[in-house]
Amino acid sequence: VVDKNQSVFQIQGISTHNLAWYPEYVNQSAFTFMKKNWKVNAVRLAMYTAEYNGYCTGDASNRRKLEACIDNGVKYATNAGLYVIIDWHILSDCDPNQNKDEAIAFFREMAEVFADNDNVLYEICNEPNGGTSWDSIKSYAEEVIPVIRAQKPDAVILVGTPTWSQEIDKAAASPLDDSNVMYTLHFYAGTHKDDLRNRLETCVQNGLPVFVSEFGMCDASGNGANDFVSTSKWLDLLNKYQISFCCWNLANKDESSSVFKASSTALSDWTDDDFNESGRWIRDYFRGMPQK
Ligand code: IDC
Repeated sequence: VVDKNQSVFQIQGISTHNLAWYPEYVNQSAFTFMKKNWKVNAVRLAMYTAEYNGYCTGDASNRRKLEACIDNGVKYATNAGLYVIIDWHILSDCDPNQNKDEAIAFFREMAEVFADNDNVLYEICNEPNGGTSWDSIKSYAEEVIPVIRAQKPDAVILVGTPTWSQEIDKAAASPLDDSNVMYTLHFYAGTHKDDLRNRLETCVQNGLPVFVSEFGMCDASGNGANDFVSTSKWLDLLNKYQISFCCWNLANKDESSSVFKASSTALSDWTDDDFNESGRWIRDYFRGMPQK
């Protein structure tokens, strides 16, 4: 990522859990605290489209709640001086074309509403899976991107890749005709090791713009043991190429990828006791990152 002066800027942020499930963490004091105390510079707003009151499966009032949550989230992030990623979080709806019409309407509205916000990035499909091909993702992206570009010609747009956003090589072989898109690679350090790190390094060395919009320190289920040795190897690699990243997830769900303990009820100004193992580790990691 480069900033408005064309200087490399590494986004280092945290992703919410499903906005329909843990909306309470989207509040001004939380975002301001994360910026000042954890030293993150971005928040990703993960809006599930299918499961758990997803945007495309819940009723109209649920949809309005999600839109209000994004509206507030962007406002809080902007006030706090954070970048913010609006994430169309496909998952069990494996192919983004399943809800393409809704995605087009959603991103048209978002880009209109946030046309004056230079801190907003658009992530148009979290993790295609279930055999969804790059061609299928590419044709979806070719319909969604112009809708955003009509309002925001220079927005940074993140595009998911096949197999839960791991096959960036497929995008590299047939990139989109757009100079301001980035392709996402997601990793869970307990599951994904050298093979995926090597793929990332090869693609980046060949000039592919890559954004790690989601990663976890545990295994790909979002649970299980944390692997901090593998996490460190990953983050060293990302820093070597100044690749932007966001950690999963800002919640107190009883799973290792949530940064807070299930017993934590604080919604900002967290103390050491609120964090579980992964949360404490990544909070300390963010604090040690060179800041811009
Ligand atoms: C997981 C959540 C978990 C939830 C599950 C299904 O951590 O609480 O029950 O989704 O909704 C991803 C996805 C992300 C997953 C995460 C961990 O983008 O939504 O969150 N993961 O499984 N890709 C790889 C791992």
